[in-house]
Amino acid sequence: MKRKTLTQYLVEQQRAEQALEPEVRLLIEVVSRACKTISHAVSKGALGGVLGSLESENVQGEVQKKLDVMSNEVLLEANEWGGHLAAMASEEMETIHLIPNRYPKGEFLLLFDPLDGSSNIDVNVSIGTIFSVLRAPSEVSGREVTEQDFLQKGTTQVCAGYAVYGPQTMLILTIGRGVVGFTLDREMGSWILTHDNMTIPEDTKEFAINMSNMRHWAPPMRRYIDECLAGKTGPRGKDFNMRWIASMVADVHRLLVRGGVFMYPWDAREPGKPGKLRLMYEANPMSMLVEQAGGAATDGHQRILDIQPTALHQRVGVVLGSKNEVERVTKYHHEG
Ligand code: P6P
Repeated sequence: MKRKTLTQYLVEQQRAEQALEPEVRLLIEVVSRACKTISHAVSKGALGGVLGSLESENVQGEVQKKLDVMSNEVLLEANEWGGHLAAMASEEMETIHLIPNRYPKGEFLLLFDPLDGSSNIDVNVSIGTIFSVLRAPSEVSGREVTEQDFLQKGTTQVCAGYAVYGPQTMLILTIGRGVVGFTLDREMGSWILTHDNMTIPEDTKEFAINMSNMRHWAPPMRRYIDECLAGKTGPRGKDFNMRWIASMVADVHRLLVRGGVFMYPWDAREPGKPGKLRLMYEANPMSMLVEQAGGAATDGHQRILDIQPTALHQRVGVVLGSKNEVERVTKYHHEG
């Protein structure tokens, strides 16, 4: 049977009982096209003159890779003319990006990490683009959008997804009706539906964490990992495997495909910060995907999607994936 394309999937969702709004469909199609452009540039690598770093730093104080800046530009240019957005926000930009006056303004807000895991670019390891869509407050039609308009809980996301640039380029998407995955057919330039119902097993034997930070973790995280490392003869009664790609998109994709638990917890290296990852355009979209796939996502203490944001680039601890493991880690944190 002929496989569905992204367009066919979106048209069918528009016809469904809870019709997908046309502007959201347009938004997803525009973002997916931008991700194709980014995938093409990433795949060229050294041949495209896009490897290496720039002299600049982003708002996070991280050295920017050429592809970070290029990906950011691609997403801005692709989305600003369509009339579906009121504004955009990016990991690579300190302030929000307003829609130029020459274009119509829409009712949605797009947030993205244009190229997550960019430390892996020069060593040819999978990286990705993460995006989150919010509805702008209705009054923005009569005033300029502000950063405050973006500060909405993750539960208000209209849709979320990521593109992973790996051996295959894939687009993983949720519009609140489960999680679907599309594989890029490079010859046709089409996103083909290859994973029509991605679900995360409630149990797993695989955890993902940067073990080099172990001495800096809070005791509950240390307790959880020590128990995993104790294996079959320990309190968990089973052996665990470990993976760490240092590319959130790739690590989350693995657990969406075969289960697992991903953790980037608070650690004592920067005690004033709750974690390394960003709430608005990393943790929230990934948490929506994980919950829609039957998993769970907390900051170690509370559901990530329930966190009321206070700043656009705020960071958060992240524990997400197989439900029973996330609940165990969170339970240990509550026990202190
Ligand atoms: P570390 C990439 O820079 C990133 O933001 C996530 O994609 C990834 O999970 C994490 O940081 C890796 O951090 O400290 O292991 O390099």
